[in-house]
Amino acid sequence: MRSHQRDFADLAERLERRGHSADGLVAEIHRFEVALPTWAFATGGTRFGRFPGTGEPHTLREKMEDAALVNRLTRAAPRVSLHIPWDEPRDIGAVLDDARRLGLGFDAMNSNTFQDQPDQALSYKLGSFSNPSAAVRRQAVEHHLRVIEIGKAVGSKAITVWLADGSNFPGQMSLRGSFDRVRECLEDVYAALPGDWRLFTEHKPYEPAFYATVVQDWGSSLLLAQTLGERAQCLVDLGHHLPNTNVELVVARLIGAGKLGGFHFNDSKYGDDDLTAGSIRPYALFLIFHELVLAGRERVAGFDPSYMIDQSHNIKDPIEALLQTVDQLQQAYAKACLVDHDTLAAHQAAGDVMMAERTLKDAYETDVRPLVAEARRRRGGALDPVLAFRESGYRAQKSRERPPPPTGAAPTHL
Ligand code: LRH
Ligand code: MN
Repeated sequence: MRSHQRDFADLAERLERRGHSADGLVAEIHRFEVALPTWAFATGGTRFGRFPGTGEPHTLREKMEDAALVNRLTRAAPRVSLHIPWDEPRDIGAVLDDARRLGLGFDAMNSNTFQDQPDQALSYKLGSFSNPSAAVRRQAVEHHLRVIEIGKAVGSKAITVWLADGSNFPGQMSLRGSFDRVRECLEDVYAALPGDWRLFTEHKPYEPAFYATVVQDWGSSLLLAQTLGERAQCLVDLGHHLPNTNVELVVARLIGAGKLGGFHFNDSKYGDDDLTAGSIRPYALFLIFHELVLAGRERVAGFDPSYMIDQSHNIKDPIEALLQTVDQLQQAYAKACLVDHDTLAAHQAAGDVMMAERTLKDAYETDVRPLVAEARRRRGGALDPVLAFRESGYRAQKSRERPPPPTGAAPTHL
């Protein structure tokens, strides 16, 4: 503890000299909150294999218990994002009781028309909203209306629509017809949205479709959001971009269009790898937060993004990975708050490329760990959440309490 206080005092003094109030920054960090994906609390896998750990959650209640622990240690994750039917509640009342008991709320709901469910009449093999069959499209719309009903019951205010729809071979699907069918179905879903809800369209370049994905990029997503209406916005999953895409530029474009609805934070090296945020390209993550902090400072119209995580933890302990992720996001946000915006704008106006870049790097290269640790401490959280989790023995305790899944049982997620 003493070393933390010394580190924080040292940093506060250095920040003071740069015109920043450490207490002001702590208050700023407290404004950053991120929602946790229920589907990331059990070990993820690939088509090649899955290596589950012990003490993993199998029920929505157990996933919420783990989420509550992440929130207790970080004080920055007070909501979960449900995925239907993986989190289909048997008893809404019990879910609401658990949420009250655990101090959790509910962020955007997630639909699922990328898998066929055992009791489903028609298959989504050839798509959902883009399916040539009107009956399949109707079934998919009905599913979204059901997701909205569950969301209303738990107090969510948004639905994220990611569609796996696409084709694997040229000629398989009408490239314009499929998009028109998706827009028509989304119009039906948008029409059913409660007045204070938002609909987020989530783009993705490929997988599971390997030739053409209907909502393939931010342009397609923006076209849909602009057509649907004011409460339709675009969700940016960081991993849903082809290699070397400038994602912070995509974010700036969507902010400029008043259509940035939210994020699925994660990181990736190649494809939609769903790795822990900040693990591969921390500078890119900082540059995204720089665009977000700028937009907040400039009070850009319609700027109120939902921050959510979407990851698959194949080898790290899922709770440790989420604790690390929240810390990485808090750090990226804190660094972005350190940017000397007036000086940056002056260098940009003067065309001083070197000094403009250095102004950004000064913020990025500041070690803000004592600042985010202090922000957590002041709210009763942990200085180092991963170490606190390890010392808590929580995983061992859950390994005793939670029976291992029946062998061969597919996990209720990817
Ligand atoms: C698709 C996606 C989508 C979720 C799923 C779990 O790749 O990012 O947001 O529904 O992962
Ligand atoms: Mn996603």
